[in-house]
Amino acid sequence: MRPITEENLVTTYNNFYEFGSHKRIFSAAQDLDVRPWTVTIDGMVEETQTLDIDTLIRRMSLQERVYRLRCVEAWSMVVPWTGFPLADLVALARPRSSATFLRMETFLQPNVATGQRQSWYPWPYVEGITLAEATNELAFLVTGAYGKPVEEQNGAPLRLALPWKYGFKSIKSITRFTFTDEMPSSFWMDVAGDEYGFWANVNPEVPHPRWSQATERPLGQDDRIPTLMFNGYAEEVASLYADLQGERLYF
Ligand SMILES: Nc1nc2c(c(=O)[nH]1)N[C@H]1C(S)=C(S)[C@@H](COP(=O)(O)O)O[C@H]1N2
Ligand SMILES: [Mo]
Repeated sequence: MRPITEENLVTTYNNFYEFGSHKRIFSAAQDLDVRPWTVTIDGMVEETQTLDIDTLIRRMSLQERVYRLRCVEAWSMVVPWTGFPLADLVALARPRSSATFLRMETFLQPNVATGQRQSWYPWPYVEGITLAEATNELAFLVTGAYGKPVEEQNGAPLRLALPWKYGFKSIKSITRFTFTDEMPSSFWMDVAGDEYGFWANVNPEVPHPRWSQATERPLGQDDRIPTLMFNGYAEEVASLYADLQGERLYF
């Protein structure tokens, strides 16, 4: 429904606090070595696995998906990602039937990522979702963008894309997937739990405590446009939340 964002905007306007708490981190992020890279799958699984990133990618069948991303700061973009469904990684992991949540973790390398020397932040960056969300067909693991390997600043070599949730849920440069039966806390819940919660589904009618979420500014455009319920993906995901009405689903 919306035009694809210009590639050079997507690769030069970023949130990646490991490299600084501002938008121009793209050159600093080039220092991240994305090969060799290993991904660990552990917790409530049949067997703990540590996989080389290229071995993992070769086992998956890659596809391209054009997704919207809506940052909680009220800017947005449309990106052609390459990758594979998160459900395929869950299948590879063989979680035990008792596992109900998936916790994901980013690298910890304060020698390279100078933002990680800011000791008031709870490094490493962590995010979590339910297994029902992780196996929804929209949940996607990104290895590429614009037909090329994804750039460091966008979360190389492996980042999540959850298009119906605020952008901070789409964790970058993942090193660990842990299956658990406890709702994980997250980086932003630990920094400011009154402003950022576990669910963080996009809802234009529920304002952030400090600003409205009704509209957004697409990167490269001056005019604001309306924000859509579940960022426009209600048909695919609303059923996940039908029985959870008591929860703070929208921040
Ligand atoms: N590890 C990590 N992942 C992260 C972040 C971060 O600071 N560190 N920022 C999040 C936020 S707030 C947004 S909006 C998106 C931005 O993705 P982009 O820079 O590719 O646009 O990444 C998310 N993933
Ligand atoms: Mo964000």
